[in-house]
Amino acid sequence: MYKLYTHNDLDGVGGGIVAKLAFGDKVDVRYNSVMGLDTQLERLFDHEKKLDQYHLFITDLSINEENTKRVEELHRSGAKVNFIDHHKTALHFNEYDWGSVRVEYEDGRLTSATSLLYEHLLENKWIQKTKALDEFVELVRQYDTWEWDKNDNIKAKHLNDLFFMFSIDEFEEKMLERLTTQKDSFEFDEFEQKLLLMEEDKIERYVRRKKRELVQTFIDDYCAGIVHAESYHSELGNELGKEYPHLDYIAILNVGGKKISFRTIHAHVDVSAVAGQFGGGGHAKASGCSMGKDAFEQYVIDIYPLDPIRQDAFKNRYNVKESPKGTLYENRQGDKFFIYPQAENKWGIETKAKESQLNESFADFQSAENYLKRNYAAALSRDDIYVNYLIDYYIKEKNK
Ligand SMILES: [Mn+2]
Repeated sequence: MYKLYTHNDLDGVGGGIVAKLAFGDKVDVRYNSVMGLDTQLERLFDHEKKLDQYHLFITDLSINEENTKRVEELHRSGAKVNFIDHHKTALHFNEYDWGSVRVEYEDGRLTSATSLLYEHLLENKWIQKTKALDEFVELVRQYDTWEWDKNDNIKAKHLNDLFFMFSIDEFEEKMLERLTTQKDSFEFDEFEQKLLLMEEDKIERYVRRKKRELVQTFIDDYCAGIVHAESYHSELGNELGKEYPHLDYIAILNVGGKKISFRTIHAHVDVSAVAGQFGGGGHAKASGCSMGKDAFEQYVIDIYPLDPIRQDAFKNRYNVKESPKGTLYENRQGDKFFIYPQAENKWGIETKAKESQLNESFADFQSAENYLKRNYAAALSRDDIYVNYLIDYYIKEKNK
């Protein structure tokens, strides 16, 4: 008999699915939250008298010191135990005979709990390799490691979308059925494809609405975009980050759940450090923390009076970015800013807001725009305002 304790996200459940394909009814799988696993394991150690007759697997989550001791004891008593994980923070479990933690494959691809467990099952010849199963495991791995984003592998994202549309039991049942009957490739059925299309529409509308609620402010040295949202944090972080590249990171607040998610698309920002200030953590590009009093003050109270970011005019034909004639921006105070090329690889900003030129010049247009948006919250003006601005400018030139 086997027992598997794992995470309740796609990577954890992917592990449960391969374990059930391998062991069928002989495996008891328990899905846990990050915070819940230790309690569940304590309960198991307290109540399961014949634990040494089981082969115990723990994957995708770390365990506390107390449980580490009990697992070690269990192992010494001769029971079979495997701790299989891919998180950097769990590497110290490699000191134990039963620990095997690996973050990367030799070719540089990141590992996931599902892929490591699948390979372990293959090595022991407990599971039958099929093309469909290989593909399923790879989709889970790419989603969990965010390689799907880099590889534009939308199928991996869709698998996770589906995972959230069904209960864990339903998802597991569907996948098990599919992976035992279809061996050549892993595909979504017609119903799922329809659901995914509807979901995509829904996410698009949600993100569009949230774009209009985003505020920006400087917190420490970073220019942060802040938005309240209960769902679709990954999509929001990604879309808002790309839409507003002048923001260092996006903070997504869930006041009801007392949580903040941080996302960045920039290499120069490590949001795990931002979350770390509030006792949270995660990865450089995606992290989170609970919202305590300090975080609530900084991210909710202090910014409450702010207006949302002004959006760029989007139907322009003349006032467009990187125009050789110059591009006009304005902010809520009515200040106007004109970005124009001064020389090759040299962009300047003219403004009356400071009664003079801004002294700085920029190596590319984007840097000039970032500067304006970060410091003056300016957005692209509409064409009619641009045309009037240019007319005024030429009249003044003529009268000089
Ligand atoms: Mn994982």
